[in-house]
Formats: sequence, C-alpha cells, structure tokens
Amino acid sequence: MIGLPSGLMNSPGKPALEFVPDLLGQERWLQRVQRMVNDWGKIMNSASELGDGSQHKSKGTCSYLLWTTSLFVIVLLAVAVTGTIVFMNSSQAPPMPNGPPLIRTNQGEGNALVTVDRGDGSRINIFVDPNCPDYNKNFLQLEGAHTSLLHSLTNHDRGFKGQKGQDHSLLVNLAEQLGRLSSHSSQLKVDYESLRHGQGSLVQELNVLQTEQGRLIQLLSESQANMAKAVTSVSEALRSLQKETGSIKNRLKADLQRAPSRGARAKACAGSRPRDCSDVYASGQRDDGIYSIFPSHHPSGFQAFCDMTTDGGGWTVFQRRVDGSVSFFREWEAYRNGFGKVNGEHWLGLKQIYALTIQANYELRIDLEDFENNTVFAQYGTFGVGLFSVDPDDDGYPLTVANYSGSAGDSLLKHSGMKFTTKDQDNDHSENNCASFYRGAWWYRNCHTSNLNGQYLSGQHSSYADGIEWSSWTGWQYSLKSSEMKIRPTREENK
Ligand SMILES: [Ca+2]
Repeated sequence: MIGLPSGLMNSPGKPALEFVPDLLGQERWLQRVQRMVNDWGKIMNSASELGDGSQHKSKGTCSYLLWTTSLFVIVLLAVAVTGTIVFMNSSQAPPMPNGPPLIRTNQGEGNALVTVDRGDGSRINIFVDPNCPDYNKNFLQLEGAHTSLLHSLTNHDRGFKGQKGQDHSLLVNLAEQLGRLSSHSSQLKVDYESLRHGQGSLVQELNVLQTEQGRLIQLLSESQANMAKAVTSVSEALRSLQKETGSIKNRLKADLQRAPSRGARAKACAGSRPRDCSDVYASGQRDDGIYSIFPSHHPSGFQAFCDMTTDGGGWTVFQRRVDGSVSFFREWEAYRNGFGKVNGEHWLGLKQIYALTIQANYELRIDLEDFENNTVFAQYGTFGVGLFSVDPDDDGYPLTVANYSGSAGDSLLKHSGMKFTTKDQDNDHSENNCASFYRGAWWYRNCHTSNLNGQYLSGQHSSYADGIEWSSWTGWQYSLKSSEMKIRPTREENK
C-alpha cells in the first residue's frame, strides 16, 4: 500500500539544485550574462588584431562563427533556464530540507489515499488495498438486526412489566419451593447414603443368615432323620408293649374267669370219665387215636383225636387239615357243631372247644407242615373261646389267645378278642365278609394274618390269602400241606 515511485524519489546525499528565487532576480541574472558575453567578444577581437597580417582575412570568418555559436549557446541556455524556472513554479515547492513531514490526501498520486513527504525529500504513498472487502452491507444488515432486536426487547419489556407482578410472586414462590426441594434433595441424598450403607450391612447379615439357615436346615434334616428313627423305634417298642399288655390282660381275664372251675378241677379219679385227652393221657393211654371225652359243661361227651406223643402228649385235637378231602368253606352251623372225620380232616366244633377251654387254663399248640415236609409249630400259653361270654354261641365265640412261643412265628395274636366269622355270619371288622372273601372261617379281624380253615390249595397259589395260610411262615400265597390245632390244660393245672 505504501510505495515510493523510483522516478519521484531523489537519491539520498545528492546536493539540491540552486534555484532563482524570483523573476526579477532572473532578469538581472540574464542581463549579467549578456554583459559577460559582450566582454568576452571584445577580448577576442583585440586578440586577433595583435596577430600577423596573413591571417587577417580568416580572422573575420572565425570571429563570426565564434559569435554565432556563442549566441546560440546563450539562447539555448536562456531557454533551458527559463523552462526550468517555469516548471519549478508550476510544481509545489519542495519541503524544507530537514523540516517536519508533510501529510496530504488525494493528491493525484494514482490511488494513493495518503501521501507523506518526509523532511529529507523522500515521499511515502499510502494506498487502499483493492482487495479489501466491503463491509458496508454487513454493517447495514447488522444495524438493521440491532434495530429489530431493540424493538423486540422493548415490546417484551412492556409485556414483562405487565406480568411482572404475577411473575414476581410466582418466582418468589418457586424460589422458596426450590429452596425446600434443594434441602429435601440434600436430605434424600443423606438418606440414600445411609440406606446404601444399611443395605450393605443387610446384605452381609443376610449372607450370615443364609449360612446359618443352611446349617440349621442340615441340622434339622439330621434331626428329622434321627427323630424318624427314634419314632420308628418307639413305635415298635410300643407295639410290642401293646401286644404284651394284650396278652397279659387276656391271660389275667382268663385266669380270673376260670379260676373257680380250674381251682375246682380235680385230678381225674380212676374210673371216672376223661374230661379231655389230658385226662386220657393221665389214665395211662399213650397211643394217638380217637377217644371219648366228657367235658364238665358237655356231659354227653364227644369223640376227639388225642395226640399222645407230641411234646409230652395229652393234646385234644380240634382242627386238622391233611389232604383237602373235606371242605372247610362251611356255614356257622357246621363250625358251631363240628364236621369232618375225627381221624382225618376235622373241625371239632366251637361248642366243644368252648366246653373244653372253659374247664381250665388251656394252652394251644399248632403244628404246621409245608409240601417240602418242613414242620414248624406255634404255641400259646393261653387259649380259649367264649371265655367271658354269657351265651358264647350268641356272642360268636370270641377268641382268647396269648403268650406265643414256637418256631412258626406268631400269626394269631392279632386275632385275639375277635368273634368267629363264617360265610353266613359276619362278625369281623371288615366292610366285607372276610370268610366269604378268603374262602374260610376264622376269628377274622380285617381280615387275617392266618387262615387255617381256608381252601386246600396245595402250596403256592396265585390267588391272595384264601388258602391254608400262616403268614409269618409262608406268607399269604402258600397253602400248607397239613395243620393241627390242639389244646391241653397247662401243666400247672394238670398237676
Ligand atoms: Ca364284615
């Protein structure tokens, strides 16, 4: 922007030209020069007259040439000086050497905005950059926007002032609520931190509790297992005790009932009728066989098979199964009065059994044999039917049995106290008739653990518990080969 045209810039250090200050001075200076030229002509003429005479003709020609030339030079010089003075007068006077710089604007130096003439004669031109952007429009737009904004602000201020009262109260209210919310938020934050801390503690306590719970569950399961074992053990002991109690009770009852008669029972006198096979044995008979016996309450007497060999003999047999030749699936009448063959398959009869067992304290022996010829026996220290009955026939000849011993296992004690049931007289505890259901006749409860009057099914059978069963030995699906039930007064009674 700032430049110094070379043609306009003087060389530094070059001495400035001397100029005539005014026209009057210039005219005097020209007159002085004319006089000097005239003086110089006179001198030249006098010099040529002092030379030799041969040269007198050429002297006139040379003087003329010299004069003409001098005049031309003088005129030329005068024109040059005059042109220079005119030129210098038409231009501005140069600044004073070593003076203050002169600053001008729009002085025709091209497009220079500002021209600076320094004291040393140099000049600086400051130009406007042609590439400089024009912000005028932008300024106008900005000014317009500013005006519009100011207008809007003014309008808003007017509206704002109108609502200022309401807004102010609202703002105050909001500020109060904000303050409360802020304090509430702080409190919530404190609570949250507290809760989080509490949660951590709870989690730890929960883990401890879970561990404890697991340990307790394990202990509990162990305790339950031990408790179950203990309960089972106690139940078994109780059951055993109940059996024992029942046996003792029955025995005591039997003893009480029969005490007078037993006590009154005297030894059979010689020649007197035997009351049972024990009396027959006592009379000296040692052969097994059929004998007539006359129980106290059955004066007419009846025939019975006496086992004189088993375990000391004297047994009155009241039931025998040997080959299935006689049906035992009979009605009440038959079981009351007896049926079959005395030396074969035989049932002596409930009435007869009652008449025998009422005489004294009888013991019962049951001999059993399977089809592999294995034999076992069950013995009960107390046995009787209808011992406590006013009318045993009407009462159903209830069974009294207790005090088991033997090799067959007990399968009869559960029937103690039960009445006799036949297919036509249901005295059992079942909804059905156990005699009909299991094809026999017995002191059924609900229904049985033994069924020695069942069908003669000859060993293993597919039907259930309807054969000659002794469950404690062969279960409920094995019908035995032979069965004998026999009684005798206990040895103490016989003595
Ligand atoms: Ca029944």
